[in-house]
This record gives sequence, C-alpha cells and structure tokens, in this order.
Amino acid sequence: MSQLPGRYRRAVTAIGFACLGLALISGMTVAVSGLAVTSLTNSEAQAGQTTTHTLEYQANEISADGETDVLFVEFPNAYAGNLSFSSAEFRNRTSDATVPVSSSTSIVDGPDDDGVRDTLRTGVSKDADYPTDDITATYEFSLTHPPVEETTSYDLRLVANDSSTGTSETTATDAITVVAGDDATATATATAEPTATTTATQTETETATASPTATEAMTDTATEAETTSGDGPGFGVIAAAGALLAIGLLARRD
Ligand SMILES: [Ca+2]
Ligand SMILES: [Ca+2]
Repeated sequence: MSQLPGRYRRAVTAIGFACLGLALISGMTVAVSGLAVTSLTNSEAQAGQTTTHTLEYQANEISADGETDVLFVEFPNAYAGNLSFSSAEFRNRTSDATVPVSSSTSIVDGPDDDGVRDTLRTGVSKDADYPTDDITATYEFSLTHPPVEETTSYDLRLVANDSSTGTSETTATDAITVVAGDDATATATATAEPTATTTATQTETETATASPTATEAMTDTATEAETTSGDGPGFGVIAAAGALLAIGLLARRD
C-alpha cells in the first residue's frame, strides 16, 4: 500500500508531461504538408527533343503571415542548361485567390547546393487574416531532354521553405521519362531480350508490326516468324512433297 502513492505520482507526472507536449505541439503552426506533384504534361519525351511542360503541384499550410516562403522545383542535373522557364502561378485551392509572388522565379543551384543550376526558385508571400494557404502551383517551362542510351526516368524534387515552419520536401519519382533514339533503342532492346522462346515469337511479331522502326534484330526475327507462320511451312513442305512425287512418277514411267 505504501508504494501506490509513489506509482500514482509517477503516472500523473508522466501524463502531465504528455499533455504539456501535446499542448506545445498544438500551439505551433504545422509545417507545410501535402506537398505533391499532381500533374505534368509531356511527361514522356524523346531524347534530345525540346518540349514544353505544365507542372502542377499542391502544398498545404503555407503561412500567410506576410513573410516570404520559398518554393523550389529541382530537376535532375542532366537538365542543367536545358531548362527554360516561362511562368508560375500560385492559387489558394479553396478561394482561388492568387498567392502573390514576392521573388520572381529564377534558375538557381537550389537546396542541394551541389553547384549545378537545375532548380526553379520562387518566393511567395501572402499577408492574410487567416493563418495558412493550401495552394496549387502551376509552372510552365520547356526542357531539352538529355541524350540517353536507353529509356531513362528522372525524378523531380519539390522543396517548400516556409517563413514560419521551415522546410518540407517531397520527391516525385520517375516523373519524366526520356525515350532513347532508334539506335539506342535497338541496342537496349537487343540486350534486354537476349533469348527469344517459341512462345515469345508471336509477341515479337506483333511488336514488329506495331512499331515499324523496330530493331534489325527484331525485324530479322519477325521476318523469320512471318515466313514461318504466314504462307508458310505448309506450302513449302507441300511443294517439296509434290516435286518428289512428280519425280517419283516420272521415274516410274521411265
Ligand atoms: Ca509566409
Ligand atoms: Ca543544384
């Protein structure tokens, strides 16, 4: 019995600290959340091609305290020098009100600080009578896609550095796919499909038919397959058998 009050006090103390922690957390402004790419146009492009893109992403709870929040879109290093920005717009998703740009978009090294200028940086600032904005960001830009030896996918990274709550970030994995040129595709395909089985023959034939720019290897296979499965083996065998029969008949008459 004498130990119970001590245990009771410890339990009450632990609960008290837990409540204090919750109170501190609830009193703080929540960091930027829900950071996510929602769409990217022309997300698949040919190597070496220059294409225009519209990127949309969402970010929740950007502090509307009149202080500048910095938003970054980081491209892979392969796009350094191959990125051309045209516009960016930020809107509250509920009210559709514009979140003003306080530092216009520029191409910078960015948060990774690796010396490669591969990142779009924009400062936004809203001084509202409510605490935070949930926004949609819309960017227009063009990219010249890097030469690749085989089809390659690239990530995009979003970073929000809020004036009030610090940094949040997310990575959109494989957001951009760059398709290799014909020669590179041929090499990649030949390497990727070294063993063609009987079952695979029909698939290869279909693929070759669907894409006339298929590889030499595929064309050869397809030609063989067509020869085999088309007019066919039957005709060849029958012709040969017919010839033998004719020879046999002639021989008999002799
Ligand atoms: Ca702010
Ligand atoms: Ca960089």
